[in-house]
Amino acid sequence: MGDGSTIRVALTIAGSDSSGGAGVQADLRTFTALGVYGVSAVTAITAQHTGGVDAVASLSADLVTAQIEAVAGDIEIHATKIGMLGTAAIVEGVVAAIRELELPLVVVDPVIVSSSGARLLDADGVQMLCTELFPCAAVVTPNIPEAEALSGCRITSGDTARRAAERIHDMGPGVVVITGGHAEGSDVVDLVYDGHAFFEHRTPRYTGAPVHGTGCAFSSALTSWLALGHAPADSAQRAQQFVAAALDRAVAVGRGARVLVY
Ligand code: PXL
Repeated sequence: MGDGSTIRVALTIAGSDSSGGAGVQADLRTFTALGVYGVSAVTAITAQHTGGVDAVASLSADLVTAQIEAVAGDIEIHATKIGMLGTAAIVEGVVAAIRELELPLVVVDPVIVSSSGARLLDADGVQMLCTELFPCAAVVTPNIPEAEALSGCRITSGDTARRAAERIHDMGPGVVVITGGHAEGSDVVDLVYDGHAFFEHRTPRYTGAPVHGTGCAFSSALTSWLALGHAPADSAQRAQQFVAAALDRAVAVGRGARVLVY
C-alpha cells in the first residue's frame, strides 16, 4: 500500500489524442504504469483515430496557463513533461509559467508534425521552442526528423547525429537525447549528450507492425524516472527499455497503427 503523501507527481503539458495512443492520454498511462501520479494541462484537442489526424484545435494560451497554475498551486510537482504545444502563444505562456512557478525537471518532447503528417506546432512556435523553451529544459528528446528540423543537420551517421546534438545543446537544454527509432540498423541507438560527453543506449530494433505514440511514451517514461529521483542519462536508458518492452506487447485496438498498453 502506498502512502498518498509520498507518491511522486509528474505534470504533462500536451495535446489530447482522442484515440489514446499518444498525447496526454499516453503520458498519463505511462506515469501510472511507473507508479507516478499524473496531472495535466491540455494544450490542444486532436480528433484522431489509429489511422491519422482528422482535426486539430489549439486552446487559448490563457486556458493552458490556468490549468498549470491550478495544479502547481495545489500539488507538489516533481517533474514536468512538455509535448504538443500547438501555437507560439502557448509556447510563450508555458515558458512564463515554468519561470514563475519554477516547474522542476522540464522534459521537452519537441513535437512538430505527427507521423501521419498533421502539423502540431506552428512555424513561429518552432522558433520560440528553440529560443525560449529549450533554455528552461533539463532534457529535450527529439527523434531524428525533429533533430534534423531543429539543428539544420541531416543525420545519416553517428557523426552527423553528434553534430545535431551539439547544435541543439547550444540552444540551452541540460541534456539532449536523440532517439534512434527512425534510423535503420539491427539496433536502435539513442544518443545522449550532456554538453561534455556522448552516451549511446542500444536495444534490438522492433520490426513489427507500425505503432503510434512511442515518442510520447519515451518522454513521459523518462520524466517519470526523473520524478522518481534518477539522473537524466539513467532515466533515458530506463525509458528506452520501458518502450522496447511495451513494443513487444503493442496491440491493435483499431484498424490503423498499434498502441502501447502496460
Ligand atoms: O506523437 C506526437 C503527438 C503528440 N501529441 C499528440 C499527438 C501526437 C501525434 O499524433 O496527436 C496530441
